[in-house]
Amino acid sequence: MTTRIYLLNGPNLNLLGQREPELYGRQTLADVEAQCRAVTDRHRIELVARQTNAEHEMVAWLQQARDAAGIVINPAAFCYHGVAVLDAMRMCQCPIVEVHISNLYRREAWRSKSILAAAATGLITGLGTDGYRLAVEHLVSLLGGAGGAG
Ligand code: CA2
Repeated sequence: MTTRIYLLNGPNLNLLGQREPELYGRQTLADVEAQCRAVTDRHRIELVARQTNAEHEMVAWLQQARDAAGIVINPAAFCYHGVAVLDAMRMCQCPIVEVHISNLYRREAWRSKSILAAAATGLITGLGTDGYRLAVEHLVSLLGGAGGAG
């Protein structure tokens, strides 16, 4: 069975690196995916990387990822109102790391109220795009380096 980690990004993150670099940095989503893939390749783990602006698509991918080895998700604005995303995360058997590039607690107060965080195993916020790689490294470490189920 293939060991698989999902890297899921929500609305507008396709523009990463092209807007608001003071908040989100200069790396593109392709750069982020390459950094995460470097980790998973080293451990012969498959990385499925996706971005969507549509909530129903995110829900479908979370359903697919239910039995994976782990999920790294930056839900972006879905974390404020995405109840269908919340329900899909709750159905997942695997560890889920919610990542935010910026520090939600240093921004407008409403941004720190992710409705999804309670369904995640853990949360990384404010470490820039490094947060994605660190999240993947954590999921790999849970697998004992390589192999394992999912
Ligand atoms: O810090 C994060 O990663 C966020 O999830 C990004 C979301 C924002 O709504 C959250 O509060 C925090 C916004 C993503 C918008 O995507 C952009 C990408 C590039 C440039 C500008 C926006």
